[in-house]
Amino acid sequence: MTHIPEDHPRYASLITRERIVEGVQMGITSQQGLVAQGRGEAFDYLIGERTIGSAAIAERVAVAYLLTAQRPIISVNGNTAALVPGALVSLSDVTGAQLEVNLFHRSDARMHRIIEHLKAHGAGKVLGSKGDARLDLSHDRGIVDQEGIYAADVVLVPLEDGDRCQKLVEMGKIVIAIDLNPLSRTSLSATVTIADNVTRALENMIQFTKEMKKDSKKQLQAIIDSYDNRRVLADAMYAIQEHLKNQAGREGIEWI
Ligand code: PTJ
Repeated sequence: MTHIPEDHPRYASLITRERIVEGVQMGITSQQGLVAQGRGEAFDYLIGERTIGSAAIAERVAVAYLLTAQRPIISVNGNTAALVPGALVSLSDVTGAQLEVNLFHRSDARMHRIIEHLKAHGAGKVLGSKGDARLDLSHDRGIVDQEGIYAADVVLVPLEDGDRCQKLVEMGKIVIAIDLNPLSRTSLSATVTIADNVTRALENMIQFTKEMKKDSKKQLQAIIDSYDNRRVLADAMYAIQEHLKNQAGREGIEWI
Protein backbone atom coordinates (compact mmCIF):
# COMPACT_ATOMS: atom_id res chain seq x y z
CA MET A 1 0.00 0.00 0.00
CA THR A 2 1.17 3.56 -0.70
CA HIS A 3 1.98 5.34 2.58
CA ILE A 4 -0.84 7.80 3.33
CA PRO A 5 0.01 10.20 6.20
CA GLU A 6 -2.75 10.33 8.82
CA ASP A 7 -2.85 14.13 8.72
CA HIS A 8 -3.69 14.14 5.01
CA PRO A 9 -7.00 16.05 4.61
CA ARG A 10 -8.42 13.18 2.51
CA TYR A 11 -6.94 10.37 4.62
CA ALA A 12 -10.10 8.23 5.02
CA SER A 13 -10.98 8.46 1.34
CA LEU A 14 -7.42 7.66 0.20
CA ILE A 15 -7.17 4.64 2.51
CA THR A 16 -10.45 3.36 1.08
CA ARG A 17 -8.99 3.70 -2.42
CA GLU A 18 -5.90 1.78 -1.39
CA ARG A 19 -8.04 -1.04 0.02
CA ILE A 20 -10.08 -1.41 -3.13
CA VAL A 21 -6.96 -1.38 -5.33
CA GLU A 22 -5.47 -4.04 -3.07
CA GLY A 23 -8.70 -6.01 -3.50
CA VAL A 24 -8.18 -5.99 -7.28
CA GLN A 25 -4.56 -7.05 -6.88
CA MET A 26 -5.64 -9.95 -4.64
CA GLY A 27 -8.22 -11.06 -7.22
CA ILE A 28 -11.13 -10.31 -4.87
CA THR A 29 -12.52 -7.12 -6.39
CA SER A 30 -13.38 -6.86 -10.08
CA GLN A 31 -11.81 -4.08 -12.15
CA GLN A 32 -15.34 -2.78 -12.64
CA GLY A 33 -15.47 -2.50 -8.86
CA LEU A 34 -12.97 0.37 -9.09
CA VAL A 35 -15.42 2.29 -11.25
CA ALA A 36 -18.26 1.54 -8.83
CA GLN A 37 -16.12 2.80 -5.93
CA GLY A 38 -15.38 6.02 -7.86
CA ARG A 39 -19.10 6.62 -8.30
CA GLY A 40 -19.69 5.99 -4.62
CA GLU A 41 -16.86 8.35 -3.71
CA ALA A 42 -18.44 11.11 -5.77
CA PHE A 43 -21.79 10.70 -4.01
CA ASP A 44 -20.05 10.57 -0.65
CA TYR A 45 -18.37 13.87 -1.44
CA LEU A 46 -21.73 15.40 -2.39
CA ILE A 47 -23.40 14.20 0.82
CA GLY A 48 -20.55 15.53 2.98
CA GLU A 49 -18.75 12.27 3.86
CA ARG A 50 -20.85 11.79 7.00
CA THR A 51 -23.78 9.68 8.15
CA ILE A 52 -26.82 11.92 7.72
CA GLY A 53 -29.67 11.61 10.24
CA SER A 54 -32.04 9.76 7.92
CA ALA A 55 -29.32 7.21 7.07
CA ALA A 56 -28.88 6.51 10.78
CA ILE A 57 -32.65 5.96 11.02
CA ALA A 58 -32.50 3.55 8.05
CA GLU A 59 -29.57 1.74 9.70
CA ARG A 60 -31.62 1.22 12.87
CA VAL A 61 -34.58 -0.06 10.86
CA ALA A 62 -32.26 -2.39 8.96
CA VAL A 63 -31.03 -3.79 12.26
CA ALA A 64 -34.62 -4.23 13.48
CA TYR A 65 -35.37 -6.25 10.32
CA LEU A 66 -32.23 -8.37 10.71
CA LEU A 67 -32.97 -9.10 14.38
CA THR A 68 -36.59 -10.09 13.74
CA ALA A 69 -35.89 -12.14 10.59
CA GLN A 70 -36.19 -15.93 10.41
CA ARG A 71 -33.50 -16.35 7.73
CA PRO A 72 -31.44 -13.18 7.35
CA ILE A 73 -28.57 -13.07 4.84
CA ILE A 74 -25.77 -10.59 4.26
CA SER A 75 -24.79 -10.64 0.59
CA VAL A 76 -21.10 -10.02 -0.08
CA ASN A 77 -19.54 -8.85 -3.36
CA GLY A 78 -15.97 -8.06 -4.39
CA ASN A 79 -16.10 -4.44 -3.24
CA THR A 80 -17.43 -5.06 0.25
CA ALA A 81 -15.08 -8.03 0.74
CA ALA A 82 -12.11 -5.73 0.07
CA LEU A 83 -13.39 -2.68 1.98
CA VAL A 84 -15.04 -4.10 5.10
CA PRO A 85 -14.32 -7.82 5.58
CA GLY A 86 -14.01 -7.58 9.37
CA ALA A 87 -17.19 -5.51 9.74
CA LEU A 88 -19.15 -7.98 7.57
CA VAL A 89 -18.08 -10.81 9.85
CA SER A 90 -18.86 -8.80 13.01
CA LEU A 91 -22.31 -7.81 11.74
CA SER A 92 -23.00 -11.44 10.87
CA ASP A 93 -21.91 -12.49 14.38
CA VAL A 94 -23.99 -9.93 16.29
CA THR A 95 -27.17 -10.26 14.19
CA GLY A 96 -26.99 -13.99 13.44
CA ALA A 97 -27.33 -13.29 9.70
CA GLN A 98 -25.33 -15.66 7.48
CA LEU A 99 -22.82 -14.41 4.92
CA GLU A 100 -23.30 -15.37 1.27
CA VAL A 101 -20.94 -14.39 -1.53
CA ASN A 102 -22.88 -13.33 -4.63
CA LEU A 103 -21.07 -11.87 -7.61
CA PHE A 104 -21.98 -10.12 -10.82
CA HIS A 105 -18.60 -10.96 -12.36
CA ARG A 106 -18.67 -14.52 -11.05
CA SER A 107 -15.85 -17.04 -11.37
CA ASP A 108 -15.02 -20.04 -9.19
CA ALA A 109 -11.61 -18.54 -8.41
CA ARG A 110 -13.07 -15.22 -7.18
CA MET A 111 -15.77 -17.00 -5.16
CA HIS A 112 -13.09 -19.12 -3.48
CA ARG A 113 -10.78 -16.17 -2.77
CA ILE A 114 -13.55 -14.08 -1.23
CA ILE A 115 -14.77 -16.95 0.95
CA GLU A 116 -11.20 -17.57 2.16
CA HIS A 117 -10.68 -13.83 2.73
CA LEU A 118 -13.81 -13.68 4.93
CA LYS A 119 -12.66 -16.77 6.81
CA ALA A 120 -9.26 -15.14 7.38
CA HIS A 121 -11.22 -12.30 9.02
CA GLY A 122 -12.98 -14.69 11.37
CA ALA A 123 -16.00 -15.91 9.41
CA GLY A 124 -17.25 -19.44 10.06
CA LYS A 125 -19.54 -20.84 7.39
CA VAL A 126 -19.81 -18.70 4.26
CA LEU A 127 -22.48 -19.55 1.69
CA GLY A 128 -22.41 -18.94 -2.05
CA SER A 129 -20.20 -21.62 -3.59
CA LYS A 130 -23.00 -24.21 -4.01
CA GLY A 131 -25.00 -22.02 -6.37
CA ASP A 132 -27.80 -24.61 -6.36
CA ALA A 133 -30.68 -22.19 -6.94
CA ARG A 134 -31.42 -19.50 -9.48
CA LEU A 135 -33.19 -16.17 -9.37
CA ASP A 136 -35.00 -15.24 -12.57
CA LEU A 137 -32.14 -13.08 -13.90
CA SER A 138 -30.15 -13.49 -17.12
CA HIS A 139 -26.75 -12.87 -15.48
CA ASP A 140 -24.63 -14.58 -12.85
CA ARG A 141 -25.95 -12.54 -9.93
CA GLY A 142 -28.94 -14.86 -10.28
CA ILE A 143 -26.86 -17.82 -9.06
CA VAL A 144 -27.57 -18.21 -5.33
CA ASP A 145 -27.62 -20.86 -2.62
CA GLN A 146 -30.94 -22.58 -1.94
CA GLU A 147 -30.40 -22.43 1.84
CA GLY A 148 -29.15 -18.84 1.62
CA ILE A 149 -30.44 -15.95 -0.47
CA TYR A 150 -33.08 -18.11 -2.18
CA ALA A 151 -34.80 -19.04 1.07
CA ALA A 152 -34.03 -15.81 2.95
CA ASP A 153 -36.72 -13.49 4.26
CA VAL A 154 -34.39 -10.50 4.78
CA VAL A 155 -31.36 -9.77 2.57
CA LEU A 156 -28.78 -7.04 3.13
CA VAL A 157 -27.28 -6.04 -0.23
CA PRO A 158 -24.45 -3.54 0.07
CA LEU A 159 -23.41 -1.97 -3.29
CA GLU A 160 -25.94 -3.66 -5.50
CA ASP A 161 -26.54 -3.21 -9.20
CA GLY A 162 -30.28 -2.84 -9.43
CA ASP A 163 -32.08 -5.73 -11.03
CA ARG A 164 -31.33 -8.35 -8.38
CA CYS A 165 -32.68 -5.97 -5.76
CA GLN A 166 -35.91 -5.59 -7.76
CA LYS A 167 -36.14 -9.37 -8.24
CA LEU A 168 -35.69 -10.08 -4.52
CA VAL A 169 -38.40 -7.55 -3.66
CA GLU A 170 -40.71 -9.16 -6.27
CA MET A 171 -40.07 -12.50 -4.53
CA GLY A 172 -41.53 -11.00 -1.35
CA LYS A 173 -38.24 -10.52 0.49
CA ILE A 174 -37.27 -7.54 2.62
CA VAL A 175 -34.27 -5.97 0.90
CA ILE A 176 -31.90 -3.61 2.71
CA ALA A 177 -29.58 -1.71 0.36
CA ILE A 178 -26.50 0.32 1.19
CA ASP A 179 -26.00 2.74 -1.67
CA LEU A 180 -24.75 6.33 -1.58
CA ASN A 181 -26.76 7.21 -4.70
CA PRO A 182 -30.33 7.84 -3.52
CA LEU A 183 -31.54 7.79 -7.13
CA SER A 184 -30.10 4.43 -8.20
CA ARG A 185 -32.51 1.65 -9.21
CA THR A 186 -31.39 -0.26 -6.15
CA SER A 187 -32.11 2.67 -3.83
CA LEU A 188 -35.52 3.25 -5.38
CA SER A 189 -36.63 -0.38 -5.20
CA ALA A 190 -35.22 -1.54 -1.83
CA THR A 191 -37.42 -1.84 1.25
CA VAL A 192 -34.82 0.06 3.28
CA THR A 193 -32.20 2.25 1.61
CA ILE A 194 -29.15 3.29 3.58
CA ALA A 195 -27.58 6.27 1.76
CA ASP A 196 -24.26 6.04 3.57
CA ASN A 197 -20.76 4.80 2.83
CA VAL A 198 -20.59 1.05 3.47
CA THR A 199 -17.51 1.72 5.62
CA ARG A 200 -19.57 3.89 8.04
CA ALA A 201 -22.89 2.07 7.65
CA LEU A 202 -21.65 -1.34 8.80
CA GLU A 203 -19.85 0.08 11.85
CA ASN A 204 -23.02 1.98 12.83
CA MET A 205 -25.16 -1.12 12.33
CA ILE A 206 -22.85 -3.21 14.54
CA GLN A 207 -23.14 -0.59 17.29
CA PHE A 208 -26.94 -0.30 16.88
CA THR A 209 -27.31 -4.09 17.01
CA LYS A 210 -25.50 -4.19 20.34
CA GLU A 211 -27.90 -1.54 21.70
CA MET A 212 -31.08 -2.97 20.15
CA LYS A 213 -30.48 -6.62 20.95
CA LYS A 214 -32.14 -6.15 24.31
CA ASP A 215 -35.30 -4.65 22.71
CA SER A 216 -38.41 -6.81 22.60
CA LYS A 217 -39.88 -8.07 19.29
CA LYS A 218 -42.71 -5.59 19.82
CA GLN A 219 -40.30 -2.67 20.14
CA LEU A 220 -38.36 -3.76 17.05
CA GLN A 221 -41.61 -4.12 15.10
CA ALA A 222 -42.64 -0.60 16.15
CA ILE A 223 -39.35 0.73 14.71
CA ILE A 224 -40.10 -1.09 11.45
CA ASP A 225 -43.72 0.07 11.31
CA SER A 226 -42.86 3.75 11.70
CA TYR A 227 -40.46 3.69 8.73
CA ASP A 228 -41.03 5.45 5.39
CA ASN A 229 -38.30 4.75 2.78
CA ARG A 230 -39.52 7.46 0.37
CA ARG A 231 -38.98 10.09 3.07
CA VAL A 232 -35.49 8.77 3.70
CA LEU A 233 -34.66 9.01 -0.02
CA ALA A 234 -36.07 12.56 -0.16
CA ASP A 235 -33.99 13.50 2.88
CA ALA A 236 -30.79 12.18 1.26
CA MET A 237 -31.47 14.32 -1.83
CA TYR A 238 -32.17 17.34 0.39
CA ALA A 239 -28.95 16.71 2.34
CA ILE A 240 -26.94 16.72 -0.90
CA GLN A 241 -28.57 19.99 -1.98
CA GLU A 242 -27.98 21.66 1.40
CA HIS A 243 -24.38 20.46 1.56
CA LEU A 244 -23.71 21.93 -1.89
CA LYS A 245 -25.44 25.19 -0.93
CA ASN A 246 -23.29 25.51 2.20
CA GLN A 247 -20.16 24.71 0.25
CA ALA A 248 -21.05 27.35 -2.34
CA GLY A 249 -21.81 29.87 0.42
CA ARG A 250 -18.42 29.28 2.06
CA GLU A 251 -16.70 29.95 -1.25
CA GLY A 252 -18.80 33.08 -1.88
CA ILE A 253 -20.54 31.49 -4.86
CA GLU A 254 -24.16 32.58 -5.24
CA TRP A 255 -26.69 29.71 -5.24
CA ILE A 256 -29.08 30.33 -8.16
O1 PTJ B 1 -18.02 -7.97 -7.14
P1 PTJ B 1 -19.07 -8.03 -8.20
O2 PTJ B 1 -18.62 -8.84 -9.39
O3 PTJ B 1 -20.38 -8.56 -7.70
O4 PTJ B 1 -19.36 -6.54 -8.75
C1 PTJ B 1 -19.70 -5.54 -7.85
C2 PTJ B 1 -19.94 -4.16 -8.49
C3 PTJ B 1 -19.88 -3.11 -7.37
C4 PTJ B 1 -18.86 -3.88 -9.53
C5 PTJ B 1 -21.30 -4.14 -9.16
O5 PTJ B 1 -22.28 -4.47 -8.21
C6 PTJ B 1 -21.61 -2.81 -9.81
O6 PTJ B 1 -21.27 -2.55 -10.94
O7 PTJ B 1 -22.28 -1.95 -9.05
P2 PTJ B 1 -22.80 -0.53 -9.61
O8 PTJ B 1 -23.89 -0.71 -10.60
O9 PTJ B 1 -21.66 0.35 -9.97
O10 PTJ B 1 -23.49 0.03 -8.30
C7 PTJ B 1 -22.79 0.32 -7.16
C8 PTJ B 1 -23.58 1.37 -6.39
O11 PTJ B 1 -23.00 1.46 -5.11
C9 PTJ B 1 -23.53 2.78 -7.01
O12 PTJ B 1 -24.80 3.41 -6.91
C10 PTJ B 1 -22.51 3.54 -6.14
O13 PTJ B 1 -22.84 4.90 -6.01
C11 PTJ B 1 -22.65 2.82 -4.82
N1 PTJ B 1 -21.39 2.76 -4.07
C12 PTJ B 1 -20.13 2.57 -4.54
N2 PTJ B 1 -19.23 2.55 -3.55
C13 PTJ B 1 -19.92 2.71 -2.39
C14 PTJ B 1 -21.31 2.84 -2.72
N3 PTJ B 1 -22.26 2.98 -1.78
C15 PTJ B 1 -21.86 2.96 -0.48
N4 PTJ B 1 -20.56 2.85 -0.10
C16 PTJ B 1 -19.58 2.72 -1.01
N5 PTJ B 1 -18.29 2.61 -0.62
